[in-house]
Amino acid sequence: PRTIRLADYAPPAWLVADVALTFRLDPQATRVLSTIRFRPNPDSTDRTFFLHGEGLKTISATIDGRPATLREAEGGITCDVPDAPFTWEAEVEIAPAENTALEGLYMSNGIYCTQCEAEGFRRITWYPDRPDVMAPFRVRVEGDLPVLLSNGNPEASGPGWAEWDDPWRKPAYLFALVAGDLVAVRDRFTTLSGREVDLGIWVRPGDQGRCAFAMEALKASMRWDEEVYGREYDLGVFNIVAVDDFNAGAMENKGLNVFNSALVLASPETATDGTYERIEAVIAHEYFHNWTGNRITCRDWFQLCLKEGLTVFRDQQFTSAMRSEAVKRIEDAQTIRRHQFKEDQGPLAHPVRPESFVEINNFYTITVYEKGAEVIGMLRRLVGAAAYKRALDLYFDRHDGDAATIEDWLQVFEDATGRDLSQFKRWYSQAGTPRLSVEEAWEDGTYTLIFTQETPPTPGQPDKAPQVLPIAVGLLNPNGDEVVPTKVLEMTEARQSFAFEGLSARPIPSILRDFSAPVVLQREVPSAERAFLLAHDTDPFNRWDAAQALARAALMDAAGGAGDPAPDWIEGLGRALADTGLDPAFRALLLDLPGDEDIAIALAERGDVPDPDAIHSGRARIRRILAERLSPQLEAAYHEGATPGPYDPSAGPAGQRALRNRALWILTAADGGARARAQVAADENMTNVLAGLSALLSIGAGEAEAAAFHDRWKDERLVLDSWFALVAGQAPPESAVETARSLADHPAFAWKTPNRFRALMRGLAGNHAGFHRADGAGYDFLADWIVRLDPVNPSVAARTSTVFSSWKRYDAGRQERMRAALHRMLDRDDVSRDLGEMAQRMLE
Ligand code: B3K
Ligand code: ZN
Repeated sequence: PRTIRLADYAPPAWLVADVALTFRLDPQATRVLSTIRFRPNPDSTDRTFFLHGEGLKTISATIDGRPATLREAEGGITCDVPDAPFTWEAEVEIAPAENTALEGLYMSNGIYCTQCEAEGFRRITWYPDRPDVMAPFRVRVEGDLPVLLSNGNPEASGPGWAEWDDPWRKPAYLFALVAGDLVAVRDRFTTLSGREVDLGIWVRPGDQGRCAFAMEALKASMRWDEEVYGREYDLGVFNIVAVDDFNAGAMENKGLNVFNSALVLASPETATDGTYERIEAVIAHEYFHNWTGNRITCRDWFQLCLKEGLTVFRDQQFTSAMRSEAVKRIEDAQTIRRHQFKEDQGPLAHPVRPESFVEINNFYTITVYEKGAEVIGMLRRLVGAAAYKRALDLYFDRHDGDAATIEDWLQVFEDATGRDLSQFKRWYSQAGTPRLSVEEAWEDGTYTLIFTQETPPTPGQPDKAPQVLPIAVGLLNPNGDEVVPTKVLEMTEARQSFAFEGLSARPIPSILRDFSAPVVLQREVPSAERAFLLAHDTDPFNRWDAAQALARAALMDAAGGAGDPAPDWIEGLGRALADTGLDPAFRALLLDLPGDEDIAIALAERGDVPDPDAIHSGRARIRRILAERLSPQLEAAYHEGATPGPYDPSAGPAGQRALRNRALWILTAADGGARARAQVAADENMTNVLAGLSALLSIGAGEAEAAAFHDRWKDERLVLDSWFALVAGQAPPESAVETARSLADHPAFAWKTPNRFRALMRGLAGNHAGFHRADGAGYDFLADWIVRLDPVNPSVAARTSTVFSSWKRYDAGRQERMRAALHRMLDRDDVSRDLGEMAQRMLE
């Protein structure tokens, strides 16, 4: 397979003036008729005519009405064309019912739907399937089905047909079509300038009762984008469709977002607080793409972070506004540190803007998305909120209708602020997590922080240059008062010092407040100082981080066999827990202990070889110690977190439940499961039931409860996914693989459905000691299933394979077994481009 490089970008030879498509739907033989008006690109000297296409059966093709002679070319066709504008007309046949890859036009439970990003449109018809070719689309859908949807505004319809018109120029990856037996939940939204928009959420009959929350989230997103970014919606309709078979979470197709049903449907009985929060965020994310992604799109797929980083940043701002800013920031920092740092540490590390790829689907990563958002957060911190707003206004003004680049993006910031961002740009090109170490000096009332930054090598990038780091710092007095409020230090050198003068006592520093840069802060801090920050820091992130660092140290020690955690931690935690002036959601986060894999990473970072079983049993011991020593505070938190009355998914009550359930999880280590069992039996809402069940399973109990849960929910697909994930994820490590095997034999294990496949595979892989069983049975289980899925759905197979990216972290025996598993995935004649690229990179 060919490697595509950013450096080889060339503008398209031909542009598209407009597109008209007709679909005659049939599961086995859908006909797609296209009329495309091409014109030469004045910005290109190349006149080669090339159209992408994959698995298309061509019925006819003409140019200006005359039959065209098509020649096969890599990934598509070419043919001779006039040296002037012309009209291409083609008819092709495709088989949506046979499409298991779920890219292009496919079927899910009898519903026709599409997924075209990144390169799925070429499975629908011949087309220049690249994001810098934008055109207005008119679509006619024919089929004997009650609902026929496409992008844009509805034009006309009759029995068995409907016509749609999308006036906004768009790349093919934003094309969508949905048809089938669907019902709509409807609402309306009036935009800032008074435009009436019909909103529809389309679901399978029977699911209408679970759309209200998503609809509210949509309206709140539309309002927020007007108020905060000045962005108004631009069509008369906005439709969302929920489908059960979907490779990703959701897709921002113009005017017709398609969602994984897991991210739309919610009711108190079936969805947890976490699901509600995710639905709110993803609805917002896809809606926000209308401006950051659709109106302004990406020139090429290397620029993916242009739309994804920015849209994640925007959805994070939205969630902060809807919920708690401090809690959201901690959650996002936690995601980056848990998952993005992990990606950076291994063979899959890549820059926020990668420079080459084989299969672009492999680069929809946490680095592109979440680190891409962090980079924007840093930019905003550096230039300030007002300048950020000016830059964004300029971006929308200057690039509306464009397929833009990271250079364009940075240019608007340079123009709006007069800053030189050439060094800052390294955040887009250098992979890896900078390590920031700190020395301190104290003399004559002057306190000096001396920082050193260094980024370890990553694949293809042995040497790194210093990056611009916004380091937010505050200083506390020994009595706990803040003497220097938060100040953002701008570090640009490899080593640089910053002095604070006129202090009466040596201060205690609070460094990297609000997680102001995605770096690893390397600083030896005595546990007493961490406990001090846990008690006094005014910055919620650092306050939480102090508790995390103490917890991490305790868990690392415990994995090494040490007996007792630092009393500072337990006491500090106890005091914070009992402080009812603190947001319950924040206190819940204080109780969120690092997971087994976090500890494995931390040990590896220190140069130790992690032992999954020792980590697991160390964690169980720490959990018991906490349960015993903090039992009064945990009990109190458990009761404080009760939320009687009707279920309310909003941040307040959800935070209370989070506190209750974190406390429950710890208490369960010492009470034999009594509280958890009672909570499952009380059956108040899915959040509390699943938390109870999970606590029970984690102590090796709860088999009967899990079975009853299964029987009750076996017909609810989304709840059954949670059951698969929970049972595999919480199984005792020694029997986790056997549990996973029997789950794979379960009649409901519909492995071709991505949600079900992921539930089981991610469940087992998240069971750290279970997956990393020394005899390699966990590796074999995953590898077997990935190999089986690969020919069916390469994209999901490749994504799942990333659980092997950590292989170098472990002992020789495990390394050997993981490597063998990777080879088994790779060394096959029919390995997909997707999985092939991933396995190859992991083995390099
Ligand atoms: N843009 C889509 C992701 C498409 C995934 C393609 N493999 C969803 C999102 O980020 O909003
Ligand atoms: Zn997105």
